[in-house]
Amino acid sequence: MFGFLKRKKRKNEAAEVQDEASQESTAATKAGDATPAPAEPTADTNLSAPPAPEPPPEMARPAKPAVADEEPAAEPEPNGDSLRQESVAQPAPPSKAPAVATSKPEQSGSLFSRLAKTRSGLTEGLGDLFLGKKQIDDDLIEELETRLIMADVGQATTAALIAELTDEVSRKHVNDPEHLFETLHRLMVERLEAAQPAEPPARRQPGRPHVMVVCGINGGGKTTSIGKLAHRFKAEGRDVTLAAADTFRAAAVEQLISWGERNNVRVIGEPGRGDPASVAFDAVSSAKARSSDLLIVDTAGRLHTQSGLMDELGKLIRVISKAEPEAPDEVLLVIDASIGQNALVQARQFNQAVKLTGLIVTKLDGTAKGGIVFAIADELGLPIHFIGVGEKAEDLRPFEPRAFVDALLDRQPD
Ligand SMILES: Nc1nc2c(ncn2[C@@H]2O[C@H](COP(=O)(O)OP(=O)(O)O)[C@@H](O)[C@H]2O)c(=O)[nH]1
Ligand SMILES: [Mg+2]
Repeated sequence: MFGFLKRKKRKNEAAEVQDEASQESTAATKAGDATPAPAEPTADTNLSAPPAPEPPPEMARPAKPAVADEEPAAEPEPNGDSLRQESVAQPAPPSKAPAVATSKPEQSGSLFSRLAKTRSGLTEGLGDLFLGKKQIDDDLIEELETRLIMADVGQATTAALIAELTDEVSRKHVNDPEHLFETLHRLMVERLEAAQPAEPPARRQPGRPHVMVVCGINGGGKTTSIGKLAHRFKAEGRDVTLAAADTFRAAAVEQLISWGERNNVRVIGEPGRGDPASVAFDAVSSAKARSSDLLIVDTAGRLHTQSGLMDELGKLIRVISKAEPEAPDEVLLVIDASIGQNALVQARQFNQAVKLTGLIVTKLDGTAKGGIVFAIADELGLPIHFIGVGEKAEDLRPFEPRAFVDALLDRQPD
């Protein structure tokens, strides 16, 4: 059941009960009953017990267990090797978390609250639109279309979704809103799943580190996402090395070192080093020498229009291949969801310059343009591996199409 339809249903039921109550009280008064009649109902008051007062949108879903997001990172027992650091000044104090790390299941309730901005654009007030309607009509479909476009799903993807939706509605004679939204939900999940791999990548390479290069424009969330990834992989008990190859800004190197310190992960590179490709080369050699499971390379922010900088990214990738012929295993583009349709342009250009393997879409918590994820999946055909839904270490999640669409359409998971 979709929350916004449920709330509307409850409201209607409340109105009916209220109506009955007022009829009964009128009848009682007419019959000369001495018991005082209930207070005169006002339009907004729910008098009777069964229908709960309409909750505010954020309360509509049952509260999730308190443990959800705040679970501390589980640090594996430090061993001699994993504690050896290059640029990490101070290892983090030992964690009280259990030594054996487990990856926790994602809490859809939490995702639900993080995607509130986009969801409210898509669903707020939609329930009202269904009030009194027995049939799905053109107005409803048009309203849905407008909302998808406003959420930055994009013209082409919206048109395709609406065409499929209306086709289903007429073929299967769908005429109730619940069924309409079930169909939209299914179509949205299918579109997102089409670009995803059947299984999430294992990110394990026999006998060598799995190498990930992270690129994108300035401020998109590269360094933060790398810090969050380090936190996640470390919590899975894996040995992680980071490479600070954004050598343009000392602050960027310091930012990565600080993430490394917080997560007890070593960082190769230090402020003042000039050549990103040489940092990346050293980092691959070091990660191999220490038998790291994973190496994640941060890179300087660059605009897709800066051809010199795009060439430099290509060079960095070639140099990594010199240090390890099979690497890099992944080239991930970080895109900020709040830039909406521009994300598509950026992604296309980056993909031409360096062959991207997938995307990280950040800042979905702070924007009403979360619909961009559909345009990305539809028009680029690149998998979205992770989404950023906040600034904290736990706020990067593997992208799961069904959970994402559930949260956007205010639907209780199956
Ligand atoms: N709200 C929110 N902020 C984010 C997210 N990811 C990154 N940021 C913030 O975006 C800003 C730029 O991030 P940064 O990692 O430095 O970007 P970079 O230049 O691409 O490395 C920082 O203030 C981050 O805290 C996210 O998913 N949600
Ligand atoms: Mg950065």
